[in-house]
Order: sequence, then C-alpha cells, then structure tokens
Amino acid sequence: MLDLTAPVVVLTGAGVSAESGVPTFRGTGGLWRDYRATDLATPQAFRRDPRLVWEFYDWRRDVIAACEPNPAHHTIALMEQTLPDFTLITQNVDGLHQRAGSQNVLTLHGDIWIVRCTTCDYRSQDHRVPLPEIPPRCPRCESLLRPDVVWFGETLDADVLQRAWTAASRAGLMLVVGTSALVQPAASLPLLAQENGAMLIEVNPDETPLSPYANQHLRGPAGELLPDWWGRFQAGK
Ligand code: BJW
Ligand code: ZN
Repeated sequence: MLDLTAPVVVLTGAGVSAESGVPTFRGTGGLWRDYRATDLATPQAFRRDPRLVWEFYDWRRDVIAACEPNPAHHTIALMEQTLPDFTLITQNVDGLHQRAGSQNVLTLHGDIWIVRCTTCDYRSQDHRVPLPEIPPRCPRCESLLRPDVVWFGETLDADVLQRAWTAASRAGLMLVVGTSALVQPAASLPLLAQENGAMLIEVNPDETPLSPYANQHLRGPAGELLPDWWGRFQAGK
C-alpha cells in the first residue's frame, strides 16, 4: 500500500527535458559541431578555449529559451503543491522545472541562466540570448565570466549537496526520472535512498546502471508516463 504522507523525492536528469526539445548529453543530440557535450563541460575545455565553450553555452541557451516545460515538469510541480513532504533534486541547468512552477529546486549542477566571474565574486542572472559579447567579460573587473554550472572534476555546492543527501536518506519513495545515472555524486542518491528504506521508481525509456536496483520501472517517455503514474498514485493505486 502506498503511503501518501511519506517523504517523496524526485531526482531528474536531461531526459525529463527531452520532450521539451532540450538535447540530452549522452543521446544522439549530445553532439554540437562534432564536439561531445561532455567534452566541453570541463574546466580544461574552458581554459583551453573559452570562446568555443561559450559558443556552446550560448547555443544551448538559445535552444532552451525556445523550449517550454512539458507534462513531466508540470506533474512534478503539481507533486510539490500536493504532497506534504516533497523534494525535487535536478541535475538540469535549463530552468524548466522552475518555469513549470516548481518552487524549491535543488540544482545540483547549477544554472545556465547565471553567470559568474572567474576572478572576483561577481555573480548575476543573465537571460540574454544571444549574448552580446563572446566570451562575456565581468562588468566589475573585466575578467572572463563563466556559466554558473558544475563541470566535471568540480565540486558541487556543499549546501545543495547536503540538502540532497538529507532528502534522499529520509525518502520513503524516490522517482528517478530521465537520467543515465552515470554521473557522481547524483547517481549515488537513489542508492542512498534505497539503503535507508525508500522504494525506487525509475522513469526512463532505456535501461541504466540503476535499473537492477529499481523496485518499479516506467519504461517510456516521462512526459507520457509520469502524469499517468501521478493520477494512479493519488488514487492510491
Ligand atoms: C528520457 C527521455 C524521456 C531520454 N523521458 N527519460 C566516483 C566514481 C567515478 C567518477 C567520479 C566519482 N565521483 C566523481 C567522479 C567524477 C565525475 C563523474 O561522475 N564521472 C563519471 C562520468 C565517471 N563527477 C564529477 O566530476 C562531479 N564532481 C565531483 O564529484 O566533485 C568531487 C570529485 C571530483 C573528481 C573526482 C572525485 C570527486 C561533477 C559532475 C558535474 C556534471 N556536469 C554536467 C554538465 C553540467 C553543466 C551543463 O549542463 O552544461 O552535468 S555533465 C552532464 O551529465 C550534466 C548532467 O547533469 C549530467 C548527467 O547527465 P544526465 O542528466 O543523466 O543526462 P544523459 O544524457 O546522460 O541521460 C539522459 C537520460 O534520459 C538517458 O538515460 C535517456 O534514456 C533518458 N531519456 N529521453 C525520460 N523522454
Ligand atoms: Zn570580476
């Protein structure tokens, strides 16, 4: 029997935005001008060629700005409004959860709509598409700006990560939606939840390294299967 008052945690990845038109990282859309997205999301790539990396992010910002949240984002926002104890953890930087109405989002890998200085403590929202200058420069000190996202080898925000660990460790139910479950530490959160007694539901058209551990699989697109699951969950089925 499902407990409607138990803490529910949703962990999302790029797949939750796929039906909105945002390319995933490791799918067929994970290429930009013959570069793998994961090869550009590194501090080394930025040091080597900040212009190239910014052109990649400028392109992604352009793509995302033209996308709308899909029924999976909307269902997750509804879950937050309805459930007494709910936490959304996302690896996505696209802001689509927030645009769908989610209020409290633990953004593990940052936010593509925030820029910060590589030298001073300047940090600001920036929704301009395209950016007027590439690579953009700090208005305070003229150093390079960078997107406020977490690249490979960089540490996640300690407070955000702590809150994600805490939510995962006390979850009664965790839904893992649209992630390849390859990138740490995000990929460990569902296992931590399960070790502490949570039921795991994976929503993904494909198998992932998490699949063998999941208690239930919704095999298909999140935008179709999540609203349907939510209807059944609320009905106690
Ligand atoms: C659908 C769908 C539909 C399609 N519906 N689903 C322990 C062991 C080994 C390595 C490490 C370790 N700890 C740390 C590391 C190193 C590294 C790591 O994990 N490497 C592995 C790849 C091996 N981790 C880090 O460096 C992290 N930092 C860290 O841990 O610091 C401490 C430390 C450092 C070094 C060593 C040890 C400790 C930082 C990770 C930062 C990841 N950054 C990126 C870029 C963010 C900025 C940006 O967006 O540009 O985050 S990389 C990229 O991957 C992005 C994503 O958030 C992340 C995860 O990808 P995601 O979301 O899963 O997307 P995909 O494309 O992989 O999968 C999409 C899924 O959707 C697929 O399964 C589809 O089937 C599915 N799908 N359509 C539902 N309609
Ligand atoms: Zn600066």
